[in-house]
This record gives sequence, C-alpha cells and structure tokens, in this order.
Amino acid sequence: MSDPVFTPRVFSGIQPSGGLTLGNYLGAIKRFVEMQDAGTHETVYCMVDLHAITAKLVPPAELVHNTRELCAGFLASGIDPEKSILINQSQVPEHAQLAWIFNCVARMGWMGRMTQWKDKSGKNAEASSLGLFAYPALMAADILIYHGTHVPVGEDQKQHLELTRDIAAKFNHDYGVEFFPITEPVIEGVATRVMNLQDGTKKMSKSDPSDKTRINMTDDADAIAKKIRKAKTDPDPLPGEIAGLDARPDARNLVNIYAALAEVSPQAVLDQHDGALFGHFKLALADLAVEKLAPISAEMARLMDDPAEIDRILTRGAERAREITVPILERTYDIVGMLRS
Ligand code: AQP
Repeated sequence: MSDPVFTPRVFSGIQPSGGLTLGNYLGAIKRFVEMQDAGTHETVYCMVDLHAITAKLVPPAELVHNTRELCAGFLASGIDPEKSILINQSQVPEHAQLAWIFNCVARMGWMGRMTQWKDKSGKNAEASSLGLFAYPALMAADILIYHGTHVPVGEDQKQHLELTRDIAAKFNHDYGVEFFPITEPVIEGVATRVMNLQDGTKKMSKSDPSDKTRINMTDDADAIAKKIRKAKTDPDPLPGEIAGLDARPDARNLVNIYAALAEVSPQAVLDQHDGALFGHFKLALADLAVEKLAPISAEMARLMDDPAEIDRILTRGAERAREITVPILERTYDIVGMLRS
C-alpha cells in the first residue's frame, strides 16, 4: 500500500493562561509568522482555552480577557487571519470530541511519564485535575483534527509531540488504517528555550509567580529596560566564542535573546560584543528589545480597545476551521464504529 499524501499543514497553539511572554513570542509566535509567510504550508493557529483550565480553574472574566489578549498578540505579531486560520479551541468542538477518542487510545503509563505532568502536578498528583493528566491527549487531538503534518514548538513541548505521534500510530495500527499523519515537530532557531531572567537554568514562563523573571509582551519600555538591567548575570565579560558561554546559563540566555531579536547567530552577537561587560551589553539588549517589542505591545493595546472585532475574527476562524475538522471527525467516527445521524 502506498503512503497516503497529507496536505502540508502546520498547527500550533498557545494557552491563554496569562500574559504572553518573550519566550512565547520568540519560541512560538515569531516562528508561526515565518511559517505563515513562507507560504509552503496551510497554517492553523490556536488559543487553547480548554488547556488553560487544566492547571487551575480561573475566574471566567479573566479567561475571556486572556483569550482576547492572546488573540491580539497573535495579530499584532503578524498573524494574518486571511492567510492563517486563527481560532479559539473551545469554539471548534471537534477538538474535544477527538480528544475523547484519544483518551481511549493513549495508555495511562504513557501519560504518567510526561515530564510536564510530573512538574505541574508536583508532589500532589492526587489533587491535580484529570484534565491536567489528559492534557497531552487533547493536544494530540488539536493537531490531528487538522491532519497537522508539522508543529512548530519550543523545546519543552518535544515530549508531547512524541506522544502525539504514538497516539496516531496506535490508532492507525489498531484500526488497520493510515488515517492520521505522523506529525513532525519543528524545533528550530536559537530561541527554542528562552530562560528565566533570574535563573538561567529555568524556562521563562507566564505562570511564574515572580514578574521579574520574564518580559511580558504588554510591558512598557521602562519595565523592559528595568527587567533586563536587573537580569541575573556573572561578573565576567562576554567571551569571543560560543564555547566561552558553557556553564554560564544566565549569560548564554541574554546572548540568545539578543540573537533571536536581531535575527543573527549567537556567534555574530559575540563578534560584535567580544569583551563587553554586562552593564554595557544589557543597555544594548534593552534598546533592541524595546525597538522590537514596543510596536507589538502598542498594536495589542489598540486591538484590545475593540474586543468585538477580535470576537468577529475568532468566529470567522472557527467557521473556516470546521470545514476541515468536521469531515475528519466524521471519518474518525466511521473508523471507530460510531453511528452518525
Ligand atoms: N521560555 C520559552 N522559550 C521558548 N518557547 C516557549 N514556549 C513557552 N515558553 C517558552 C512555547 O510557547 C508555546 C506555547 O506555550 P503554552 O503557553 O501553551 O504553554 P507553556 O509551554 O507551558 O508556556 P508557559 O509560558 O510556561 O505557560 P504556563 O506558565 O501557563 O505553563 C509552546 O510552543 C512553547 O514551546
């Protein structure tokens, strides 16, 4: 049997679990825009609000605000709702419907090995929600309900992508079909893991209790400059070679952030700043970050003044998405043996 041919289609999502960070921007959204503009794939981008309530239930108005703000972040960064399908997960019900099937395909042992589950449930797994445990099966459904062939993500999501491939392969094997593609992760660039500004060994995260650890996409120029000035570093000057950043995670992080914002290699940053002290380098980095991020945060603020327009874009996105997801769910139900009216 020849391999089925799948339309090259990119899917990726971000949780509306709080303000967008520079990590989300450099590790995800900036690359989403590049893939959209390359025109080699259809692109589907998603606010995954169903995922955003897995860690804890949040006040409803806050979730609505975060979802709209995330949508504003996508748009302000260059996602074009005409070129890409831009959606909010819960407005396309086939995601959750396919997730149920995948809950029955995935094995408890697979899910229990997920490091994000272990990290987020911590020592209190008994008190964690079932949704947090099942999170990767819903993520697999998010991707496969579009027959997504490529998923741009940060390094932290690699294991979930492997699980997505395992779920697709088991479904195909158990039902003797070649229905779901074996999705390829796309983990590229210098910013696949932007680190915490106060601890270069930890990921920059929107839910970290300390605001000093991250740059938010809504931070103003003063806040960005202050956070970079106060970022943890060491007393040594910048080296001339990448190897000189070994065992210097905080220094490496600032160099990588500079490189990603300037769209040059980390070595090019070192060539330019060889021997500089961090006092000077941080000033240059703050200027660059403000130059790149200020137009995005200004556009986000403008978009947030018109929430009805954001809602209209998401409603239209859901309609376009369902032209893809409804037939794929129907075919899945046929394969599994569920009666349809
Ligand atoms: N620090 C990061 N560096 C590079 N990429 C990152 N991503 C997140 N943080 C970094 C990428 O952003 C996408 C969306 O992530 P998410 O919001 O769905 O969940 P997350 O990875 O758990 O992000 P956060 O900020 O840490 O959220 P919370 O604090 O709510 O858990 C993914 O592609 C991710 O790789």
